[in-house]
Amino acid sequence: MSQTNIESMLDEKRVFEPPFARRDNAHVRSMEQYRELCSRADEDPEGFWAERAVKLLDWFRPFDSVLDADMQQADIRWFSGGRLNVAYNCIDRHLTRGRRNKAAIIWQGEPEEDVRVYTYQMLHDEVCRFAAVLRSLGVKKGDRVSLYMPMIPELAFAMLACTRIGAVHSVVFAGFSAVSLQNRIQDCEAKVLVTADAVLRAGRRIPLKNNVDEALRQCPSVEKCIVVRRAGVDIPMEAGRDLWWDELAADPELDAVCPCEEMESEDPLFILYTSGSTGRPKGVVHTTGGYLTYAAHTTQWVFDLQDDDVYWCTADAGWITGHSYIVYGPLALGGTSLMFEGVPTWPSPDRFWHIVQKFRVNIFYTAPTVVRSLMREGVEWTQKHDLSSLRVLGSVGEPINPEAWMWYHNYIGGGKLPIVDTWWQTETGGIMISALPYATPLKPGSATFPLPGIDAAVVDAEGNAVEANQGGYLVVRRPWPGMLRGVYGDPERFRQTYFERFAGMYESGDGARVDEDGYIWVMGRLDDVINVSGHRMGTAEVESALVAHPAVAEAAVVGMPHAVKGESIYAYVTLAADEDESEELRAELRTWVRKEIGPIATPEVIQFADGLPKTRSGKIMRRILRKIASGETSEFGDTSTLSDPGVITDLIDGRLELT
Ligand code: 6R9
Repeated sequence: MSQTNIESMLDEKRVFEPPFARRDNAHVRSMEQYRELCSRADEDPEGFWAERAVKLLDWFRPFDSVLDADMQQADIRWFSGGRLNVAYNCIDRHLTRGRRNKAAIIWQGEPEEDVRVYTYQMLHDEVCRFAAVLRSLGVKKGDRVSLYMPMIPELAFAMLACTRIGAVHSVVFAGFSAVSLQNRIQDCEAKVLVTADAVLRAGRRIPLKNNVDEALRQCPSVEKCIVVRRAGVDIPMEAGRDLWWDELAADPELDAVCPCEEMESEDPLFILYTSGSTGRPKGVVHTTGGYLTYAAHTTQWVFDLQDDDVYWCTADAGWITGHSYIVYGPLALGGTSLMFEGVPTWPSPDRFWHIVQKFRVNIFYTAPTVVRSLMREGVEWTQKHDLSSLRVLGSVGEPINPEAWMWYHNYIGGGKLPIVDTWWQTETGGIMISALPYATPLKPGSATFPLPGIDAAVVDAEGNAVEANQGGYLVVRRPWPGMLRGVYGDPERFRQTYFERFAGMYESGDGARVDEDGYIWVMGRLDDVINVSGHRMGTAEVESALVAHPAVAEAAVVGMPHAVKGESIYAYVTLAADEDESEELRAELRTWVRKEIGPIATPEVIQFADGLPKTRSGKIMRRILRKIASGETSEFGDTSTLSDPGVITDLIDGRLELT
């Protein structure tokens, strides 16, 4: 095997210059312009954000002040006194500005022939109708509506309909279990739940409504449940509670003229649940004016979205990425957003590339886990399609290891396209650290620099900025419009989780380092950092080294208690399709990592595993891997978010075989 393509994050020194073609039309055209924008935002943050808010959005009433914030008290308000409506900004205003007949949403269903295109006019009519339905069921401003739906256009309609009447939506990813759904509905006391009969996935019909029936047994707040007919399966409908979407929307009595509610800038827009390191999921609250400003702003600059682009974010709308970068950001800008119902590998591993060619996608935004899984299928699938329409590639969700970066760049980007590796969180509302495609020289594996106006820094335990290449806590020292405004129903948890450790700063919970050129390298959650004999080791770095080995398809690394070293490294490794497990290979991988990073990173244990425990959004649940590594065989806590709970038993069996 070749030793020349060893790629890990620590010795990654390559730099890729941004493309020159099209640069003159880009929103941000050069590093020089980026620096100017940063200086402007640093000198006068309020002026900078006020200008963006006014330029990007239409306000019914102008705001009186830009920012009132006390981070220490966890009290943050943007654009106070301003009034606006999100649906108005994402739909209505485009109707009179030459975009009435432009495609707002192109929807590709899982079956190839299921395509629907909604112009802004059509989107307007659908959203007004459903907003009127909600209103007729008694939903008012401030009421919560839970959405538990597949990736169908009705999900976007329902989100926008809520914003139109000032209701607060809480999308629950359709892959979650009945129990998770129940917890989330109970926490926010939703009045209405919107769902579908079933989900189409990899050629199968996966029932959804029966999870709803189970969840609703103990959700007294829910008065009505609206069901979309998606898969055409027979489901029980509870009289008085369950209603069909199509029947409600077709009701001739329905008054479908539905004016937009004038919302205060700080009125809640949505709640989205996300897991912390401990305890129950947190209901992250985003509000109206700041969130929408930030979603639109980042979509415009980071993806360089232009009016004639077809833009595709492959996330599920059940995650923050789908909220900000399928629905709100692109539509606020009057863009064309592609929404896909299916999975990357069905009916074959070229489904994504087929769709890119079919709709001539220009901007493509996906996750490293997707890139790695498609990489594993072989490059020939990418070569069957014309990908020349693409001009910007994006990555989100976890650090992208340089191997996957290079594959993405070379085979999807034709060796030319910029990759924007975007660091952000549910809590940040939008992208915080990222390259700008026509400005930033790229280093594979680094999210590069904070966006203008974002004061991200890496600090030590006292909150002081660390020196180059020293690891530390990734924090944000100044408020930004997209930041979360609360944890639903729990102000104390909000303050403690994000603002307590470092006075006046937002704590992200991630670890990072800044290199000698100022590039930020996110190492992963701090609870994922392993301390081996007093040396900090980012799991991402060890994983990146392992994945760089040609025999390895995927790797997850956790700390395991060790009598002498404190912690040692335990690695779970999934091999490439044609590789066989052997003691030789195990030894070779150890040597490999030692060579890549240093003896300190040598895995104590390497367990070969056919699969890793992942959430449905593709994040590896290291909490479970840590328990298995430390010899536990039960008490795995909440595993309801796992996409395949069966992997746990396989991993335990694998460990028993090892020892
Ligand atoms: C948008 C989203 C947030 C956590 C975050 C970090 C990890 C996301 C990343 C990244 C390295 C990137 N993360 N993007 N790490 N590089 N480009 O994923 O939100 O689901 O809340 O996850 O994901 O650890 O703290 P969310």
